[in-house]
Amino acid sequence: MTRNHRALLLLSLAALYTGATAAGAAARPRGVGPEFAKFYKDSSTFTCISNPSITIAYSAVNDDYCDCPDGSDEPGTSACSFISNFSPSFISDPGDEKSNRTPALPGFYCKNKGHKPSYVPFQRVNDGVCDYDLCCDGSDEWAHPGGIKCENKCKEIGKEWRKKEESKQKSLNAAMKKRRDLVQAASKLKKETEDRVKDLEVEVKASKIKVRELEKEVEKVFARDRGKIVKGKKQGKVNVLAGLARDRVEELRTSLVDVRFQKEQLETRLTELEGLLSKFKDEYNPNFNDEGVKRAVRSWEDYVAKDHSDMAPPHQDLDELTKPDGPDSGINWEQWENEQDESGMSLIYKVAAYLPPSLVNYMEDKLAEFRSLLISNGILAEPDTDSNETQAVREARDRLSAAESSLSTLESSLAEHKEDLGKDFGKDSVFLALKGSCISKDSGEYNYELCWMDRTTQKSKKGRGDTVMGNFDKVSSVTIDEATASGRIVPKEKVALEYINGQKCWNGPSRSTKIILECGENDEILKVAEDEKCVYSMYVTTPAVCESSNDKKASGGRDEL
Ligand code: MAN
Repeated sequence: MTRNHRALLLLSLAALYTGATAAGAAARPRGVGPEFAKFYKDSSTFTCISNPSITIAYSAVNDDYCDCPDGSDEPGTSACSFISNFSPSFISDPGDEKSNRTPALPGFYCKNKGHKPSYVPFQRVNDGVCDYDLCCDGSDEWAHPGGIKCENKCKEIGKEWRKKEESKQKSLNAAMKKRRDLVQAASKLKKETEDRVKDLEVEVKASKIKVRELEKEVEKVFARDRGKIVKGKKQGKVNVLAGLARDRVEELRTSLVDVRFQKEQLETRLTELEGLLSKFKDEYNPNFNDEGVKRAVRSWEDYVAKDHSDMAPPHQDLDELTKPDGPDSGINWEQWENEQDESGMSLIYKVAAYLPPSLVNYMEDKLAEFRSLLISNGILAEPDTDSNETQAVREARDRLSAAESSLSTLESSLAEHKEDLGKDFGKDSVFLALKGSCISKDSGEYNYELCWMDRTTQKSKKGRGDTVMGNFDKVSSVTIDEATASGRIVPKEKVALEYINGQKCWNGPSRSTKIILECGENDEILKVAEDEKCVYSMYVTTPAVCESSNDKKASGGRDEL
């Protein structure tokens, strides 16, 4: 068809279908959305929207021939559909010369009365298919190619859509309520953590003071008592002698135990032999004139007749003798070794009997200080501190180490709480409220578990143990291409959670998981994918990332639920 023929045909159709009018202020031409009406006001000429240097006759608008480089002269036909794919993101700034080969219009405008207006891609205008998903009034097929008639279905489609929208809105409202609760819980937790940090800081301070005091106490008690133990068990000739005697007695006791054992064994054998010989004497036949046998029997009778009283067991009780020394038996060496001389500290106790206790304590301390001074200056020998620590020093040390361990517990708890406060828990710290709770999904060979802000786990159903797929690292975002209702693919930014440093993959990296979040009424894992070896994606819904319509407008987002 030539340009003239097509123009003629379309002009006649235009008269029937209220296309462009010829006189006065032009009505909005077919396919023009209200936001673009201003470009089509002049009823004699038309200026291409993105190319203001090009002006054409108004009659060339919607004449099924593409005059403008931005396609703005054909808002109601598919004549300019070759310019580019339909996408509202391609709408250029009207009047911008540089964008002259991008379409100026988002598509063919369907009024869709009874439903909501929408743009249909120019390629689909008069293509012989009713595009009810975008153009429920059927106006995209206004030329009825091949005799097609797309009846207006906006009433029913609109009704159905509103029903769905209503339930979506309900769900979104419920999700938003949950999110508000989460945000409230998170802020409470944050406040509690802040309060706890303040308390812990005070507790740590106090605990440090206590530790310092106890360190001083240990030093003091040690200094006081090292004077007392100068005369400890390893000092002096008597104690050395006592030590030697103790070793010697121990040696003799061990030999005695051995000898006693051997003796008991020999006694057993002797009894056995005597039994054999006695049986032999009773059972031998004296009628056999065997001189050897008769001699043996006589010797046995002599042996029996002999007095064996000198073989009687020793008078002392060997059991008693072989018992180890200690406070209840034998010699109490400890007592001997720790015995103080009649000098030094012991003297003061004798004097002390005549003095009031406060003075005794004072004198004791002074004497200990004096001893300590002598030791520090090398006048007295340093006591053996390893084994000679007094009970008081040991107790002071125990108190110190208990205080030190309590300080270290407090310090690590403080560090943990501070780390939590410094972490990013997403917008409004909402994920703080989810921390610690887990959700899971049965998928193929495994059950997958997501523990919020903690870890992701792959749990074998065949009893092969659990595999950590990552530990929470940070909140981030990810851009995912998504198809809209009309089939358009649009990039969409989503909140994501990064879990890293999971179990090492055989011949591969440490496992990691990206949690891609979508607004939903409930926390639910929709899908788990292993994008490459040991690199996983989890698609999860949660109210935590829901945004109200106002939020969405502010962030340029679109409906999710
Ligand atoms: C296990 C699972 C899989 C992973 C392989 C890698 O079988 O963790 O997801 O791909 O180990 O060896």
